[in-house]
Amino acid sequence: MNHAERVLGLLSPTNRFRQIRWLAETDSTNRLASDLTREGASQGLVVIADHQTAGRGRLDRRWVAPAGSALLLSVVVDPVDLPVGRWHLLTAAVGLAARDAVAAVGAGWPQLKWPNDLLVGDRKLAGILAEAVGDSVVVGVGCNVSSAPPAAVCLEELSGAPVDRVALVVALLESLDRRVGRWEQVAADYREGCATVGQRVRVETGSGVSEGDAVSIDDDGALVVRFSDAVRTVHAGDVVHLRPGGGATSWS
Ligand code: BT5
Repeated sequence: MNHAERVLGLLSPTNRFRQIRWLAETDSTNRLASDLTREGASQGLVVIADHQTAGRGRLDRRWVAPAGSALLLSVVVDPVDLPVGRWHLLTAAVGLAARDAVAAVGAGWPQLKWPNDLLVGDRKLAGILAEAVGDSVVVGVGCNVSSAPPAAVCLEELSGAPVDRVALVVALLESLDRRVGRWEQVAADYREGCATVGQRVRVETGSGVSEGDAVSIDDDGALVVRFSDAVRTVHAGDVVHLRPGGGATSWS
């Protein structure tokens, strides 16, 4: 039985994410899922690869993982009931689902860092990339399973045992299926679980860099920050958690 057949055998029959395409190699699962969406695929498609030759991060950054060492997955979601201004909740839902999956394979509970990271301490375990394709959104997640770059972390280091990527995929898709459409709950769960809330942060957006105190996540999944002059809502950007002494505690 191949990986895709194993996933389908374990996944609930009513799960909406059952079109599993598990490839040995592609350039980027987000790129492939986006192209398939443009050609007519819709919610339910899941593209997984053992290896990516041009994995994407945000803002032209790269996601790098040796072949077979990571979960590299993209899922197509149709946020029919969600206005564009709230699409960050898709990243939040996949982050929560990835965190559930990490716990399900015995690697504990990583922290969610706004907007798109799973961290353990200050080490990055996983990153999420959401890209709009017409009325659909392709949400990709890369999670280190058996190796990680320097300063990052992988599941097998956390669990102390081999991790089955099929089990990880099944747990992620089951959790995501329960969360899609329950957007108020996604916002509440993300607000509660997000380690950025309560932190002194440096925020880098298209309009500049400033420091403030992250006070909450709003109902759209945006970060609410108290800066010296005003409380503002940050919809997109990079965030660094700062220690009182000024040392950065995370990276992206
Ligand atoms: C992200 O971007 O963290 C989103 C990563 C999404 C990757 C998945 S894999 C499946 C799907 N298909 C794709 O092509 N992409 C998605 P960002 O916040 O911009 O962080 C990127 C930064 O993370 C890089 O600049 C590196 O510093 C770091 N990085 C790269 N590879 C890493 C790894 N394996 N583990 C930890 N950090 C990594």
